[in-house]
Amino acid sequence: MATVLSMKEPKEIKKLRWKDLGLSHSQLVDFYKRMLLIRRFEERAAQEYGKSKIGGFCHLYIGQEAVGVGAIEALRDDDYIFSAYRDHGHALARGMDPKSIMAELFGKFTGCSKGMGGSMHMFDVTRNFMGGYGIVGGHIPLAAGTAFGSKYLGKDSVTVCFFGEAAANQGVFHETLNLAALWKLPVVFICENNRYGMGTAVERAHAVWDIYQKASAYDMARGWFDGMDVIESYRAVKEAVDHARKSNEPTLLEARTYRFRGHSMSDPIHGHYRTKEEVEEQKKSDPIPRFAEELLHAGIVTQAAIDEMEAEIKDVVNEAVDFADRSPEPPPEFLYENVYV
Ligand SMILES: Cc1ncc(C[n+]2csc(CCOP(=O)(O)OP(=O)(O)O)c2C)c(N)n1
Repeated sequence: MATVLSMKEPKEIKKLRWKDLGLSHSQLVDFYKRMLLIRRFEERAAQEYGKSKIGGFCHLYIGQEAVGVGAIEALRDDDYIFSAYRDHGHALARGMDPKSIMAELFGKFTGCSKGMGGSMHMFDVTRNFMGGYGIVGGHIPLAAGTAFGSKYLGKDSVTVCFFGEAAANQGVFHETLNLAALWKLPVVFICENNRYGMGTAVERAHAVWDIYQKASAYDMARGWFDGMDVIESYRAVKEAVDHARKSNEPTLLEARTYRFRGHSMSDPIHGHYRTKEEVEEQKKSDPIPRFAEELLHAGIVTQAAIDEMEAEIKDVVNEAVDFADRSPEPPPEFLYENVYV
C-alpha cells in the first residue's frame, strides 16, 4: 500500500518546526523576502496592466505565494519545475531575474521568452524552469516526461508540477497519475487548491473535495498542507521530494490556499461566485504578514529589517519596470523564428 504522508497539525509543530527542519535564520528571512518580492512585483504588474503596458491574459498569484516559495525552496538546482498560467510567482521563487519576467509581461524582446509568450509563458531552461502553460492540465504529462527522463538516465533529479484544482478534473491528470504510479516516476504533483476554477467553486465541480484523495485510485502517496504557511509548504514538499529522490515514487500534494484577486486581470475580485466578506475573512490568513509576525515574535528579524527589505524590493521592482519599458519590441523578422513549418 502507498504511504499517506504524515500531515501534522501546524499548531503542534510550530514552535520547534524551524529547528526540526534544519532551516537557518537566513533561509527564513529569504522565504519572507521571496514572498514579498512576488507580492510587490505582481501589484506593480497589475498597475502596469491598467496602463495597457501589459496585454493579453495576466493571472496573479497574490495570496498563494507561500506555496510556490516553500515548495521551490525544497528543491535542488537540477530538479525540474512545471507551472500553469499563474506562473510569475513560481518563476520569481526559482530565482529568475525580475527584469526578464517584467519584460516578458510587456511583450519585449528582452523577456525570458523574447516577448513572444507573455504572462503565461515564463521559461528558463538554465534553471530547469520548464514553463508556464495556458491549457488547463496540459502540462501535467510533460512533468511525467522529465521525471521519466531522469529515471531513464539514472539521474536523481525530481520534477514538481504545479496546477490548480480544476486541472484535477481533466482526463490527462488521471492518465498521468496512473502512469507515474505504474512506472514509479520521481515526480511530485502539487495541486494548488484555491477553491475556485474561474468562478466555479470546488463543491460544484468535484465529487471528491479532498483533492489529494484522488491519488488513492492509483495507490500513490498523498497528503495536504496549509498553503498559507510557507514553512508548512516547505515541510510537506521536502518530504515528498525526498521520497521521490530516494524511492522513485510519485506523490500528490494538495496545498490549501486562496487567491485574493480575480481569476485574471480582466475579472473582478469577488464576481458573483464569492462574497467580499469571504475574501476579507481569508485575508486574515495572508501568508506574508502572518510570517512577518512569526519572525518578529521569534526575534529573527526586527521591524527595521522588514522595512529595509520592503525598500529594497521596491527598488528591484522599479528597476524591472524601467528595464521593460526601455527594452525593444521583438523585431518583425523574429516572427519567423522558432516556427516548425
Ligand atoms: C483545457 C482548458 N479548458 C478551459 C480553459 C479555460 N480556463 C482557463 S483557467 C480555467 C480555470 C482553471 O482553474 P484551476 O485549474 O483551479 O487554476 P486556478 O485558476 O484556480 O489557479 C479555465 C477553465 C483552458 N485554459 N484550458
